[in-house]
Amino acid sequence: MSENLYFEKGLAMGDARSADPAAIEVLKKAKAEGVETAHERYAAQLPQCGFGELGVCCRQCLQGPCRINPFGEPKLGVCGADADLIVARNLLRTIVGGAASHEDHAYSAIRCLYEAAQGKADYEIKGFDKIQSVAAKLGIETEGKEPKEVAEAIALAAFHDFGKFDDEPMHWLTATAPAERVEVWQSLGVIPRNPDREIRTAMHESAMGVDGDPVNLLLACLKLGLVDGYGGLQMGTDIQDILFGTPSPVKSAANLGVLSKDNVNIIVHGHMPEVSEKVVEWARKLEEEAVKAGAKGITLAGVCCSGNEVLMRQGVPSAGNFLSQELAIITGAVEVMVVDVQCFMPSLPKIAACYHTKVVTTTPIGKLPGAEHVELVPGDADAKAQSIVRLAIDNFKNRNAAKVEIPDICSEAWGGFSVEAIVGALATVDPENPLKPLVDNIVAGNVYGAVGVVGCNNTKVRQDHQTVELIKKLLQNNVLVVATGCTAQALAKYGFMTPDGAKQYAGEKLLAVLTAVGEAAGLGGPLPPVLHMGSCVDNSRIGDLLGALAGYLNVSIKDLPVAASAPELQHEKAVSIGTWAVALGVLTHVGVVPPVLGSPLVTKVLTEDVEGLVGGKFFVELDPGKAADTILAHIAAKRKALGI
Ligand code: BF8
Ligand code: SF4
Repeated sequence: MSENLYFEKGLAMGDARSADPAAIEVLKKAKAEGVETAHERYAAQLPQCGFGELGVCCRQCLQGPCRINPFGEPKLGVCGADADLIVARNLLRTIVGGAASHEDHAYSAIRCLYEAAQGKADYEIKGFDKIQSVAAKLGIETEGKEPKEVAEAIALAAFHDFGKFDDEPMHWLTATAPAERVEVWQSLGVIPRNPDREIRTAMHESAMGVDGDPVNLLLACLKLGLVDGYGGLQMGTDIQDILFGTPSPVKSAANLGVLSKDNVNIIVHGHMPEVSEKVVEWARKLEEEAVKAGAKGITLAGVCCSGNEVLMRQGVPSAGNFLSQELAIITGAVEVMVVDVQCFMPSLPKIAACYHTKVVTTTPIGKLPGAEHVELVPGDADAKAQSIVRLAIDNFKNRNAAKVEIPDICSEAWGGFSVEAIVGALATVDPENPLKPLVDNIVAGNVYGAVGVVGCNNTKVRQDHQTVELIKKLLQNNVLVVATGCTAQALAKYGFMTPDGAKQYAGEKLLAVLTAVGEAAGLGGPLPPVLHMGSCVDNSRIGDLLGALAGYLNVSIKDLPVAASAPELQHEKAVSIGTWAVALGVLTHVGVVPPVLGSPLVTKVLTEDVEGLVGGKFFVELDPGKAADTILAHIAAKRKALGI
């Protein structure tokens, strides 16, 4: 069977939990072995609380919980808060949660860079080009300075944004975002000053007895979306590229079939490349020890965004996305799963206990009862990564061959499409003016528009199904797709990230463009129709690309024929990223209903009124075909307004 038919196979298998045939196989194994997964836990939660689903439950003070009955009484909480206020406050706290996660992630990377620049960390700084470009945008002098000195100055500039106490906008934001956007945000009073301070203020603002104005709270949501965009995503990507290098196109593979029955299997999971890069480095160096232990070698694989980070930079294959994390362990073939922060399920050690797998936690804030804790700090990363790899090698002997079943399913997948890599590929067509071929093709209608598809899996919807169906329709209509996060891993599994995927999925006009660029760039075939741009913090790369396109055309991002979609969003981070996308001026689709419908006012602002302020808005659509139609109509309207 051709790899690209996997999705059809998954559909034919008719499992409501997943469209991924590898996942379906392992879910059957789990059932036979009596192992519960997120799907069974979800079923046990049903029916989920209607108040919670509508966002009208408030626990902000100990007089509560209060809940509003949208169909009757009570209409007010004990303090007098109504549904609009409760929903707006809850939404702000969700966005704060997402922004805080990304910001703390970025902060760790900055710490690592700072220590590396001072020679106090076990990391070599690899991204010399990125040092130059980030220094240039921040206005940091590079003349006559060693790269390490400049890297240190960049780290200090980042720390400065976190430490400053004036009311000036965050420097990283004004240095990155298009001036037109900065002006719009300034006029709305939503420009963040210091990302830490904004998070504190938003928690204060949404506390009992402070802000009672839902519209003011929604403006704070926009501000926190910008905190995420620039204090989380942009800083995170910029600093990680400086530390580990800017990704360039690389061939890899995706799905559970990347695991090996003969090798020691190590999975990196979470988000911080400081951890995953070191584990990859030492797994490669210690392969001989694995052979001595009776294995044929070491197989590395990733899940979630750690997987994306090491796929983008190291070509390490992806074992799957969010809802495949438990399944990877259930194959019975994983010696160690290393986690750091975000998106690893607390269930992992319990599932690992049914097999021989060891779960290893590596950060002080991400511990799991039942896991081994090996804290990986920048100053001692080599020794810690070695000990994790050796733990895996040592654990190989404990594998129970009778319990090993790895689905023989995986697809080739290309990654590494940073903005620099995309511009590099386009430069092979027009070295003087790399964006011109892309823009000319957009103007000519060969590339009808572009969509960034991002976000998670969610047990409420069939794994990968909405994502794949949406993207198939967009590609047929010659829309270029870029992807990040677990959505990128979803599309990687079904062959959307291969040159063959272009032939199978792209409309004729798009295929011609992908072929011309791919051949000019020496890939020997078309570019993949979906470009893997990285992890969720790497959504900043999409922002950079949009900024560059808008700059080239001398229009606002809000005028571009583009859209964003999170078909299966789950995490708070997806909500904060979506809010940033809307603030950038982008129509943003969500395929899972967020808990806001209990407030007609909040729903209207998010799906209608906010467009008048920033040019972007949310729309909710659970049917992927209809979502594609709405996106296509939006692109058509933007094209018309541009006169193309
Ligand atoms: O940050 S896509 S499930 S792994 S939150 Fe999490 Fe969602 Fe995956 Fe990456 Ni992003
Ligand atoms: Fe109830 Fe108001 Fe307290 Fe919320 S803040 S729990 S609505 S009294």
